[in-house]
Amino acid sequence: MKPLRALLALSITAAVIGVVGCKKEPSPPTTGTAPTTVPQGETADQFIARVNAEYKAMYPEMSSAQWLSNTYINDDSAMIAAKSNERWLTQLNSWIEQSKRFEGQPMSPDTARSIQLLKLLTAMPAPKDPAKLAELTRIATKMDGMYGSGKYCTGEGDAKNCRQLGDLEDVLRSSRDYDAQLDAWQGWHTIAQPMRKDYTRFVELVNEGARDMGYADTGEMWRSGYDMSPAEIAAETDRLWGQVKPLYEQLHCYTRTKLEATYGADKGHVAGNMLPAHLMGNMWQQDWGNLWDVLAPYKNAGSLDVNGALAAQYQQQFDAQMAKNPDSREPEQQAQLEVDAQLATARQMTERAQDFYVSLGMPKLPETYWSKTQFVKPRDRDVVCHASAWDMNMAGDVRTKMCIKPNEEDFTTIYHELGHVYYYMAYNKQPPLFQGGAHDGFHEAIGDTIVLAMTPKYLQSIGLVGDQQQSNEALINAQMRMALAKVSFLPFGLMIDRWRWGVFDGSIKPGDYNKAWWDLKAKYQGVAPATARGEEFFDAGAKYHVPGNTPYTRYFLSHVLQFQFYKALCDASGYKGPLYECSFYGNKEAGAKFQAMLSKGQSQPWQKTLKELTGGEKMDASAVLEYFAPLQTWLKQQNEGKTCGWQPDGKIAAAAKPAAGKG
Ligand code: X8Z
Ligand code: ZN
Repeated sequence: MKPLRALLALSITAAVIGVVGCKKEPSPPTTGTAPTTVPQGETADQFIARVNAEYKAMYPEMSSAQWLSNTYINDDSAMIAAKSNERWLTQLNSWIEQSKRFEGQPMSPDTARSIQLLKLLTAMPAPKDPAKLAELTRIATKMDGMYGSGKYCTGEGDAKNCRQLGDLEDVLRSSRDYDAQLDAWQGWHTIAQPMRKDYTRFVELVNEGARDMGYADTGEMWRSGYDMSPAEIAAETDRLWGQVKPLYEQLHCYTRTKLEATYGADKGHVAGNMLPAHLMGNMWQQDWGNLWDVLAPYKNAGSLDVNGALAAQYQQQFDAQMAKNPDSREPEQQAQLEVDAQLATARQMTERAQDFYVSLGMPKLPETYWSKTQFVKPRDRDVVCHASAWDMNMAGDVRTKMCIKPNEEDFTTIYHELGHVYYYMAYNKQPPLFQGGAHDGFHEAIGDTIVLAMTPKYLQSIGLVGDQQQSNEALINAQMRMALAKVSFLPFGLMIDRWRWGVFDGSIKPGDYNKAWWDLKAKYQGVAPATARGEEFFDAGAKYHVPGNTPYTRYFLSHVLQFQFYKALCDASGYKGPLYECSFYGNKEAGAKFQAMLSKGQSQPWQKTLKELTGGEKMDASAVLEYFAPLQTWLKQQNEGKTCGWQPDGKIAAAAKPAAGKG
């Protein structure tokens, strides 16, 4: 499973190996030994040229196996995916071993960088021992499948009702019934309970792989992909969090007040003034945008109800399907018409997203994108619905895989995924080992930079919202809409890998997995479960990236970087007004600057790439604060006199402090 270039590059599960186009390469063996014949007297530069060629040659078969196991979950596709991943990781270990010959030898700077990158090509470092390597790929594929096919079933016999993640997310998105939300939230978390044993073993195996490569543990390896030391990037994340934390605390305080008004003082928070996990409109409390009905600052200051507009578009499609098939009244036929309407709407939404990129001067997506992409959840089988973007062959076969529903969250996720796709297409001309994000946070930030440019004006221009007022109230509404997606995410973006770093370095023991998870949720997010979550649960496993083994710090970094990119592109477009009103839609200068960055891939240290775009070479959250300045002022006023903050140990009285005047 797992993305080939998972660690430094993408988002996905696309891996590789298998076909070996290059002549001297025999077919890779199915297990164990290193497949490559090493040419005598090869220089370091020749070695990297060979690895690049072999990598590119084996990539498509591996991607196909991964694509298949993600879009047709069954035992057969799982076996094929595990086997092909086994061959890939064996090959990768062999290259890494071979590269050791060149330590201390003369080589070009590009070769030196490529050898560094080689060690970071997977997020799943595999032990050298072939039996353990095979065990690792089996566990990884199994956990991916458990997540993708996870179901929460209630009732018996004819009354049996099974719901998957999408159904349970619908409840959190739309229901405001306390118990229904609690049931949906708890129900989804049951799917992760059986993963705990597998995950524990997974950790042992990847740590052995990381140590085989010379890292202390897998977390240290993950932190080695940032053109700075592992300790330095960890410190950078602390620094950036320190910049934005006061803003998050204000949003938290306002949100708690509103939840208390909605659900009552006793149910609107949990002990310690923390937000109840099941009431945040999102399974992981990482994006509070679905709470718009509860949190909208001004009800009558111009509607930003994108959900309503997309639902109406879907309804139109459905009515059109019904008109074409007036006799389709059976439940089976109705269900098919629903999927057809979903698909038509999903394609329209994707065309919209493509249009933004094209307006910047970027190319249209290739025809194969449209024919091979998975847009909606198929009716006949389990698939991994978690959105991802795929580069199948480093040569233009790009796809996305989503289960698109007509709502705002999925609409912006399409823009996000196309960011990955446009990055792939732009750096496909680079040697394979340089095909990746400048760092992985860059990869995650491309599409989100476009999302920041989806201002109310832009939404109006594409018919998703009505006429927009020019007023302070409308501005605060627009800022709140963005903050619920972006600011609420920040501590979540940090805590996931704080947990995994601890799991990998052994400071969090298997017997404390769940306690540590909730301690970190409390510390960073100020979120807590409404009912006890003991060690019989494995709540981390209910978040895709944990069983899917996708590093998560990338998203935290992205949520800072995207504001820096946005500001730089606004500047490039010649825009002069306040940052939050800028949209560079249609601006070719901004587009050219963006494209220049994308086409560099990871061929140079990210600091240089950042400097070329923004003029600075440090990640910095001041653009986040500049963007949200009006909202922060407004929130402080709203929170005045309130007791803000929370107590991670659950004692309400302990650290209460008034909000007024706080940073
Ligand atoms: O996983 C994703 C993308 C694919 S790279 C849909 N995201 C994170 C998540 O959903 O947890 C985007 C934002 C954070
Ligand atoms: Zn992504």
